This record gives sequence, C-alpha cells and structure tokens, in this order.
Amino acid sequence: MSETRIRRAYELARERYAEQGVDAEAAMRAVDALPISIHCWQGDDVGGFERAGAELSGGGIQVTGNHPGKARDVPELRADIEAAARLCPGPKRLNLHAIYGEFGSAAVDRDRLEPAHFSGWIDWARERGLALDFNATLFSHPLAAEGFTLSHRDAGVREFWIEHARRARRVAAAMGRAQRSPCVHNLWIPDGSKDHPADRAGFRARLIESLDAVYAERHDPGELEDSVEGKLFGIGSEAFVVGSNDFYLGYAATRRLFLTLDMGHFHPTESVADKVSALLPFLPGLLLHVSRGVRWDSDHVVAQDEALTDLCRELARSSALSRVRMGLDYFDGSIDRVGAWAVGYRAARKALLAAFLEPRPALLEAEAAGDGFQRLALLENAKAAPWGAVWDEYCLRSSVPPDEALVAGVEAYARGVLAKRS
Ligand code: RNT
Ligand code: ZN
Repeated sequence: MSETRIRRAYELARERYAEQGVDAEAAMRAVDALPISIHCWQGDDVGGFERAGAELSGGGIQVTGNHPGKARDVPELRADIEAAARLCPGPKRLNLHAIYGEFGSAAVDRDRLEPAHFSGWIDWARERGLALDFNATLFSHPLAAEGFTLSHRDAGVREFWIEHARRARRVAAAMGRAQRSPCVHNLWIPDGSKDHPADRAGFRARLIESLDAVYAERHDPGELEDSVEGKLFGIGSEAFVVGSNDFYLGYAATRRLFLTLDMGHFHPTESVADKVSALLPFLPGLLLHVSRGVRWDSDHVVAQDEALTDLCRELARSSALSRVRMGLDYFDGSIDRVGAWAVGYRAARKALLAAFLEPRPALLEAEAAGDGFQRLALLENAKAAPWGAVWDEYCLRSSVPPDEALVAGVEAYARGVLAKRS
C-alpha cells in the first residue's frame, strides 16, 4: 500500500472518529506512551545460554516445534531481537531471563549469578535506547527436577533458590540503575504436583517463608519493581500449584508487590480483563503477561482475539494505567520465530490502539442513561470502525512496515540470516 493511500485512508478515518467524539491523534499518542516488553525467550524456545547447546526446557515449561534457524548464542539472539523490533511499532523494552546471561566458558550455577553476567546486555540495550526487564529462572535445572523449588521440603534446596532469586533481584536493580527506569523483576516458580498432596498448607507455609527471605532485601523502587506470578496448573502440576493466583494475590497485597496476570494462567472461561479494575485498587500495580492459551496454558503466539480485545479495552478505560506493565509471554518453535515475535507484538499493539479508539463518550452516556441496547450497538459498531487505517498510519509514522509488508520483511530476514544457521 502506498504512503499516499495510507494518508488518505487515515484522513477519512480520523474524520469519522471525530464525528463520534474520538480523537484519533490522541489515541495514537496514548498507545505510544505504553511500552511493551519483548520476551527474549521466544527466540530460542526458552533454552538460554547457561551451557553451550543446552536443551533445558522443562519444569513446567513446554515448547513444541523445531523450525530451523533458532538463535544459538547471545549475538544471534540479539540480531533476531533487532530484526523483530524493526517490525514492531511503538516503545519497546526487552525482557530477559536469568539463563540468558553471558557466562563465558565457566559453569556459573544459578546461586552464583552476578550483574556482571548481564553487563553486555545492559550496554547493548543502552546503545539501542531499550530498557530491560528481568526474571529469575527457577526451572530447567537439576534442583528443580522434583517439581519444587522455593517450597521444597529440603531446606538446602530452598536456600539454593532463595539465593538465586535474591541475586536475580540484584541484577534487575543494576539494570534499573543503569537505564534510569525501574526494571520489572517477575518471579514465577514451577512448584506443584501431579497428584493431590496431603499437606497443601505445609508447601504454602514454606513458600511464604522463602519469599519473605527473598524480598527482605530492599531495593530502590526507582530501580526495581517486583512482581509475582501465579498459575492454575501446569504439566506435572495438574492437581496442585503451590503459588496459585489466590496465594500470590494475598502475598502481593500484604507485601506491596505487583501481581502478574498471565492470560494463559486462568480457567478458560475466566476473564483476565475483568481482573484489572478488581485488583488495581488493592495492589501497587499489575504486570500483564500477554499470551494466548488454546484450551490450556499453551503459550500460543498472541493473536487479536476476544480475550486480548477485552483486556486492552479495560486498560484504555483504566485511570490507573500508570501502574500497569505489559510484557509478552509465549513461545512457539513451530513457525518462524522472528515472525512469531512480530505478529504477537503487533497484535497486542493493534488491540491497544483499537481500544483507545472506542467511542468512550457515547458509551458512557448510554450506560449512564441505562440504555443497554445503545451501549451494545456502539460496541458492535466499533468492531467494523476504520481502526485499521489508523494502525497503518501509526506504523507509517513509526517507520515500521504496514501489515501487508510484514510477511515479506520476515521472509527476507529468514532468507538472509536464519537460513545460514544449520
Ligand atoms: C510460566 C510462566 C512464566 C514463563 C516465563 C518464561 O507458566 O508463564 O512467566 O512463561 O517466565
Ligand atoms: Zn507468564
């Protein structure tokens, strides 16, 4: 599509939105103020680079597919992230996991993690104007093989993981300091069991004790924002998850931490969108793991489905958006990984833009008047409104290809770079 056609279509769309009291320019500005943290782990199927060639996926994380061209080391992963970022409009951050450090030739176990292992990432990110987010990695490790980490019966195992999480928070704080923007540190652990335990309370008491030990070390909130992530069930933790959503909701509220809501971590009929306004009054903030579950927590590439549309609407409507952080969380090794990054990111950004274009004044008026029919009609009409024309304009202004050019962009990188990896 030519630039002139994009501009013309946008002008018509802008006028049409203005008639409904919606300012398309303001909507673009609003989405442009919201960073989306790109998850590094889509690039190599959550493998990480602790040891060369390590295939560590496991411990509740399941990636399927073996599409060729996977990043094999940090330089390749960085190149792929840059390629994906060129296809993603709007402000971006990069979300790293502890297993993505640069450990050199020495074997560095998780309880030996240092900010120095991430100085290469910090420099690389600074040169590109990217801020970093971080995650402790409490899976894909021999001491996580029994399915328990911070809630393990063995005090030695717990101590190992407490030390890892403490160090991961220090790495995150170092990132926050270097980038002058708080680094969000998210903690997810795989702890749980396939079958029903006899002592649920015991596991949870141990988890509380371990978490308190991890968070006892105070950091400057200008450098570090801590979030905890619960889950409904996982592979091997079907009957019991120690850190369930209820558990972490209570923990985050009492310890004043952020709560992570992963879109794949709830019962499929539960609405994550509904949780935003229910939780924000009680918590310092929310971290959203934007994902797509298909029947279960399958971590499919994000698509613009109803769950995402509803979630973004609630964000656009929220008066507490400054306390919400957004990160992608999916991994698909069965299709082009750079393409997967770009499609998922763009779906999230597009859904945000469409949400900021909803005819809010008219909707509020209909609702205040108790006119349910009008409210429904307005929401239905919004689905066919010309937000695609605004999206094209947004991509153009961001110097990023429009939707029509996305496939060609991904294929060019696959041919030029990925095909040479064997
Ligand atoms: C796992 C959680 C967690 C991970 C990442 C890799 O179920 O969603 O957020 O996906 O930390
Ligand atoms: Zn998640």
